[in-house]
Amino acid sequence: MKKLTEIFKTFLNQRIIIAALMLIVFQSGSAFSAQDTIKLTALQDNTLYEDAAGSISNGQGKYLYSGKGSTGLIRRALVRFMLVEFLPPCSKILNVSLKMHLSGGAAANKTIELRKIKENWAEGNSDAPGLEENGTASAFFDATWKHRYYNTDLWSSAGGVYSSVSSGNATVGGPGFYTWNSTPQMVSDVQEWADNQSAAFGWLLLGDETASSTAKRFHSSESDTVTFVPEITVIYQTSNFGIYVDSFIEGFWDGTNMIGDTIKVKLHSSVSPYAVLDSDLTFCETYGGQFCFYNAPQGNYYISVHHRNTIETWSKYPLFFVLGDNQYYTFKDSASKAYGDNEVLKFSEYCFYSGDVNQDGTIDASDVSETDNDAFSSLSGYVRTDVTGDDFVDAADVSIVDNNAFNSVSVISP
Ligand SMILES: [Ca+2]
Ligand SMILES: [Ca+2]
Ligand SMILES: [Ca+2]
Repeated sequence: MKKLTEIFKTFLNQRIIIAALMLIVFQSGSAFSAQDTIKLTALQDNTLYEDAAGSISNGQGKYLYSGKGSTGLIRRALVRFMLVEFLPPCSKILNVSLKMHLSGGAAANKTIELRKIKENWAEGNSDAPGLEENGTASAFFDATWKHRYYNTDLWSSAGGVYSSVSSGNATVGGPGFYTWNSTPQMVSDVQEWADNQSAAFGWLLLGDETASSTAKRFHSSESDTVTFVPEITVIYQTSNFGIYVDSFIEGFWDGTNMIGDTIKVKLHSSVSPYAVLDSDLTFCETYGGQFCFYNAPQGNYYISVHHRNTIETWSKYPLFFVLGDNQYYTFKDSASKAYGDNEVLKFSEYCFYSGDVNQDGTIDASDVSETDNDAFSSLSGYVRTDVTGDDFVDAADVSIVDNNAFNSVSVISP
């Protein structure tokens, strides 16, 4: 699998260079907290040709098919885009449209739906002859009806794994350009891909699969005509500034990994009463997480970090945020990174104290009591008394809360 990953990275890198060359960026307004528009051509595309053995594909073909061919077999087009390389961190997606060029196929109007693909896939070196309606022999790494990567990795179910929800649709008739106009689901899909390229599997184009000879033939990213390749136009808002916060939650940190959970960071005025001027929440794991601010102006701010059952922890000093900047702050390397040195050393790393399960700013008998009760009833799931993050409440959770209650741990803030 590692080998495949490396190969895939090489594929991606080659395509990134091509995509970068074809990239057109329109700048509008100032560079920060402004709307920008970017156009990106497809990183990869392929067609799933219905075939139980997965022996057919068309990774390098000039065309993509959606619908049913004249043989009565289904074709599904796959198309994916690279977002992270081209969008700044903290981009908020506002509007997305997809443009494709129809080469031919059945002429009658058909609705072609976009469905978010839920598993990874690729294109290999297969390249079908002629109009490519029936594909050609699958090559190494190709997506097929059966495979995500021919011939080692399978889809969880044949025919590709994709959302049951339509992200958007377009009515497609005869040859020419077609646009899938922005929908909230398309915006949500692209935001997810921008935030996490490892989940950016793209869209499947679902055509009319009820009757033969309904298939539409679109141009692929391998089209000889550059303007015919699949292209998305993304309008996005950039943040004023951001911060990458690296921190550990005592109970969630096992010395090797930290169980992931949602963390909120608030920006506070640097002067009393330290009003909150902005906030953001992000899913953080072992290596921290990115927080983005769209509202607060450039300035000096304390940051406070919040999690469902840890003690709210503040930065030692106010941090200076410059427009357009994305800074880094770690709480891990020294207790002094936290206001009042309010951190605990665990497995050689400084961590936020766990155990404020009722989030009242103090770890005390009320937290112990609540955790003890939940441990007694063996409560499970995403509950606030689970201070170890294993979705279960037991003696291990009680022990941490009890220990920090004994030491009267509470919030220390300016
Ligand atoms: Ca392709
Ligand atoms: Ca408490
Ligand atoms: Ca637990």
